[in-house]
Amino acid sequence: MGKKIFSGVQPTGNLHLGNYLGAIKNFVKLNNEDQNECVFCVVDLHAITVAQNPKKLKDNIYETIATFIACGIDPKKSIIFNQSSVSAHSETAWILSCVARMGWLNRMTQFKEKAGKDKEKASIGLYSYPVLMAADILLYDTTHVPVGDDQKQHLELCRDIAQKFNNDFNADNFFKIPEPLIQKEFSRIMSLRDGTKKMSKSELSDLSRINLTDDKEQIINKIKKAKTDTLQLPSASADLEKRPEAKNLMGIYSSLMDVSLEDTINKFSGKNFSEFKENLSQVMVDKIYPISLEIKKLLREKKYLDKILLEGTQKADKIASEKVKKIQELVGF
Ligand code: AQP
Repeated sequence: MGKKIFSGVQPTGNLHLGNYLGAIKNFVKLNNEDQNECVFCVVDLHAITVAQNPKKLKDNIYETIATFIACGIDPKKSIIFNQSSVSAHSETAWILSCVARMGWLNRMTQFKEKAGKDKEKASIGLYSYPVLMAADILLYDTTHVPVGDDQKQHLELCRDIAQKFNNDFNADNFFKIPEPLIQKEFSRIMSLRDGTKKMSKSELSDLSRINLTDDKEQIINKIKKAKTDTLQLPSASADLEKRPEAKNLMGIYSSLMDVSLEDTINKFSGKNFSEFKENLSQVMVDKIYPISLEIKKLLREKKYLDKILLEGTQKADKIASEKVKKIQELVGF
């Protein structure tokens, strides 16, 4: 039986290699399996949990859709839309925020990381965003959610919320309990400047990430400048445990080449970083640069992107508005 897939990406600019290898590459694979029904959402409501420039946000929505398509998602085989254009997401999020418990949200580590020391100044949206994420997923009777490793905890919360709603309203099986689809290997790509921090859009240093819009020279330069250590490349994966930068770069290479970490270790064992980096740059240029070119081409075709958005929105709205009606009935509205 086919899977019902839902996942989202925030239109916050600088979509990077981590978003690609951790999430979007998997979206493409699932989209190519004929029996699956896929919904891919540009989660603009999530984006405004931290301040956004309104003009830039609009551009970033286009860029995210262009990225989906440039990476290989077929808009004919999946629903692509932006979250704010389907009002059921916000309506459901409110109802679910009355089901979710403060204690559950207080445990979310991403809020703690993103709010930092000054929690008092973080938006309420940043705190409650996992509830909106639960609404996104549950509205489509999703069975599987492909995400990077950093979203695992939010998915567990989504499952708790679904189960509590079903119990509270005596509605067995009303919300399907979704499974996370997190890749076993390379599910968290780290910064090129610090192998202990995840590669991230909001990191100030552009050298910390490969953007999916980078050109050849930028890719080569960033790999050249990527932090390493002074040792040679190891002969066993256990030797990578205390070498976060080496582990990350070898993981990136493996993921781009679709081979295991063991294979990469065998290939480069005893070699120095300069030789490895040359190989890594080459494979990165081969795999990422065509995506970058395609994104730029699609961004010149706004009418085409608008058409995809409009069609996707209509399909998503049909599914979500039927589900929200049933939710409201169960609640007693
Ligand atoms: N470094 C990463 N490694 C693997 N997967 C990642 N994802 C993000 N970063 C990595 C996955 O990409 C999908 C979309 O992420 P998002 O756009 O919703 O936002 P995010 O995870 O908050 O991205 P950033 O780059 O980390 O943004 P900032 O800088 O704002 O914190 C998700 O499936 C995510 O797991």
